Amino acid sequence: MYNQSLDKGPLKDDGRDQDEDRRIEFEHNVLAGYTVEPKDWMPEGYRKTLIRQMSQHAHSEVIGMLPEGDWILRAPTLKRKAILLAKVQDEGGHGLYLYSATETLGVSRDLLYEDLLHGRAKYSSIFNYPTLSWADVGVIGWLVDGAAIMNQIPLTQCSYGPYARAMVRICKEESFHQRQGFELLNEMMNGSEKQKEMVQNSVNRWWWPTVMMFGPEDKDSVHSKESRTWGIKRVTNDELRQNFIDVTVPQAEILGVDLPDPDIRWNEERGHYDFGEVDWTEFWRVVSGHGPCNRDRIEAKRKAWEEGVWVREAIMAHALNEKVVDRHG
Ligand code: BYC
Repeated sequence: MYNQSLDKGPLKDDGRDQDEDRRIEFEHNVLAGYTVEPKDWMPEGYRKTLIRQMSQHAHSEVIGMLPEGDWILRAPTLKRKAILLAKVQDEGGHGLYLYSATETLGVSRDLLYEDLLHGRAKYSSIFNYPTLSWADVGVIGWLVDGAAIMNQIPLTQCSYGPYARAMVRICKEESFHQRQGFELLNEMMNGSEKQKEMVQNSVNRWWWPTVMMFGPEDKDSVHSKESRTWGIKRVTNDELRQNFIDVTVPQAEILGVDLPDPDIRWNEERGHYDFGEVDWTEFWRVVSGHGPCNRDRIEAKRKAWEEGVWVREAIMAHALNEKVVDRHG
């Protein structure tokens, strides 16, 4: 919904506390469920938080193409290759929606990309782990896309319109990705002993990094409080993590795989599954650039950026030419 009151001019003639009054009105409106659009007034902190989170999200989508992309040439059948190609292409598309949505906040995509290539912007920790077997492709679909959906569904209710709308479309595609991952693993779990072992080994490696995807515990989350006041985050990191574990444990039982956490058990009183301690030291090590693949991921993107110069130049030249033809008939 377009909220006109967010778009109006200074609130006071004498110029006193204009921004403070606007901020209070802004927060009140956001709390009441109004959607903020690009031309509306917004506090500078809101704009910065959105640029940070949305660009990190976009970077995660395009860096996330790499681990699965490694298996396109090695997919076991033509059908699996076609599915994987389409999935990786979808992730690239998600990156494009999100870069475009971020640009509505007055920042250029080139600048955002430079921040990524120079280590000034983060992307999801999960994509710094290697894909060592074909089962990893299924586990990424099942667990990683599953975690992404859990996080992204509340973002469809985010107060910023362009981000919320991008999320609606992305969630539909992610939900298909999650199902194809589950289906791939289900087929392997009904296959040979070697295939079952491959799946279990993959689940053992990806489980904890997936649990970490939701970010630090609420007590250590620096942005949650403001993001919730501004209606960017609707659900906390810990709540999302718990919801993910609650829906995933029964799925693991159906597949017949063990989750590598001996502390997982149903807690009747809480109505949730209990689970073990997350290794936060590992999480921060990976987030700070020292995971198994951080260097390779950025290197691959830098190479693609440099080798793509001619494509970007050709597109610009073509676009300019079209404009000249348009103007002169
Ligand atoms: N990895 O205050 P907090 C996909 C950082 S891709 C790295 O709780 P916030 C897919 C955080 O940025 C979809 N860094 O932060 C693609 C902050 O550092 P800065 C990926 C993390 O923002 C291909 C600091 O820790 N999804 O689906 O309130 C194939 C403190 O955290 C991580 C998204 O990007 C992490 N995991 O909450 C398959 C979702 N967690 O910025 C699938 C969008 C935290 O101050 N993002 N940090 O330097 C979000 O929802 C939120 O940003 C988070 C973190 C829940 C992740």
